[in-house]
Amino acid sequence: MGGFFTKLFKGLFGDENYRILILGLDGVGKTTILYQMSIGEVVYTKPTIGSNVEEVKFNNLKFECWDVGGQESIRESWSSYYVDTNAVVLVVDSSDHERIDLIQNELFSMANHQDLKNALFLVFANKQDINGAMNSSQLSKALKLSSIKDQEWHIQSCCALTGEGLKEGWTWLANKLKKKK
Ligand code: G3D
Repeated sequence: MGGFFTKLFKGLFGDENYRILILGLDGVGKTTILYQMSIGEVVYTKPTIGSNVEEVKFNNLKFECWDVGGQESIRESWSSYYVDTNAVVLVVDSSDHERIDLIQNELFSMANHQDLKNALFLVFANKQDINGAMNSSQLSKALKLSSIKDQEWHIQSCCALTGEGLKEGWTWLANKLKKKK
């Protein structure tokens, strides 16, 4: 799978420099998605932010990954990461009905942030293999995605454990990023 994504990413993203944030509540599958891609080494963490930020570089791509939710006190330090961000990849555990409002609030505070007005938003509706998981249209409704008017967004159902759906999501993102450059 690693080799597959390496080739895919080279083909999709070309030589442009992009900065992509991978965000979501804890335990939703962010790390699994990063490792599933096997696109590079996790080079360092920045404990100053309060929660760990994993940074992964792959050629021209820079991914930063951290947990959001429930930590009001460190929200301000996240926003320093928003500047020059091309895309936000929000990972959601589609089987977690209880925390959907929490992530919906996080999503809207990001979408309303001035520094993310030009960013693309990709939502991975992860853990589709779990019984009772919301499908992408149910999740889209729960997250009120259609209220996001300033940015382009896309929701992709996936299972990070098997990799199913990841290629489709990344392909959407790469194509949109190329058009914006
Ligand atoms: P995080 O980085 O967002 O905190 P992780 O989340 O990537 O560490 O994943 C948290 C747990 O969810 C892991 O299980 C991981 O294997 C599991 N997981 C990730 N994606 C999927 C998925 O698509 N389906 C299912 N069923 N599980 C998934 P453990 O047991 O290691 O805590």
